[in-house]
Amino acid sequence: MTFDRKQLRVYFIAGTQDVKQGTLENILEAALKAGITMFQFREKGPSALTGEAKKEKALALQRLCQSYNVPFIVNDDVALALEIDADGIHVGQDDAEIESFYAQAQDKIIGLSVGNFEEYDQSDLTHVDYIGVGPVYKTQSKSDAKQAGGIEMIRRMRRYDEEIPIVAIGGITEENVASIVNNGADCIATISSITQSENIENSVSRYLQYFK
Ligand code: TZP
Ligand code: MG
Repeated sequence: MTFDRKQLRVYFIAGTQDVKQGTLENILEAALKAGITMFQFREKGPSALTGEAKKEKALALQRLCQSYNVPFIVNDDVALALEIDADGIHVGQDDAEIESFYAQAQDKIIGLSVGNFEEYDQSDLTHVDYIGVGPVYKTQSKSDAKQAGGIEMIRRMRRYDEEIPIVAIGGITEENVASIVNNGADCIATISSITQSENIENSVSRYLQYFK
C-alpha cells in the first residue's frame, strides 16, 4: 500500500494494554466500521504481548484492517513489521530503525515521533512520511510522555515545516480536535478517546467531520 496523505485523518493507535473492556479486535472493528483512516498496533508496557502471541495478535488485527482497506502500522518492531508485511512502521527517535526498515522495504509507510523542536532538528526525515507530534495535551496512555506542548507546538511545527504531514497526538478529545486541526495538523491520533469511548461510531464520526 503506497502512502497517500489523505489516509492521515483519524489515526487510531492501540495495544492490548489499552483495553479496559472487551477485546482489541472488537474495538478495532468498531473503529474501522466508523471510518478510521489508519491503525497502529502499539504493544507496550509490563503486560505487553511478546513473541508468538504478539505476532498472532498482530496478524488478527492486520486482517481486520485489510478488510477495510486501512493501513496497518506496527509500532517500534521492525522485525515484526517486515515478517508480517505490515503497511509500515512507527518509531520513536531512532534513525537506525528507520534505516534498517527502509533498506528492506522502500514502498512502506514510515512515521517518526517528534516531541519538540530539538528532536525535529536532530531527525533525518529523508524516508519519513509523517511526523507524530506530541503530546499536545496531558495523556494517560504513555507512561514516559514528555511535557505537553499544547496547541502552540502544533502551530509552530506547522510553520517550521510547511510540507511534512503532521499527526497530532496526546490527550486529544472531541472537545479539542477543532483547534488542533485549525492550527495545521493533518491528522489526529488517539488511543483512549476510542478505546474508552462509550460510542465508538459517534466518536470517530465527530473526528472525521473536521477533515472534509
Ligand atoms: N505518544 C505521545 S502521547 C501518546 C503517544 C503514544 C499517547 C496518546 O494516547 P491518548 O490516550 O490519545 O492521550
Ligand atoms: Mg524505538
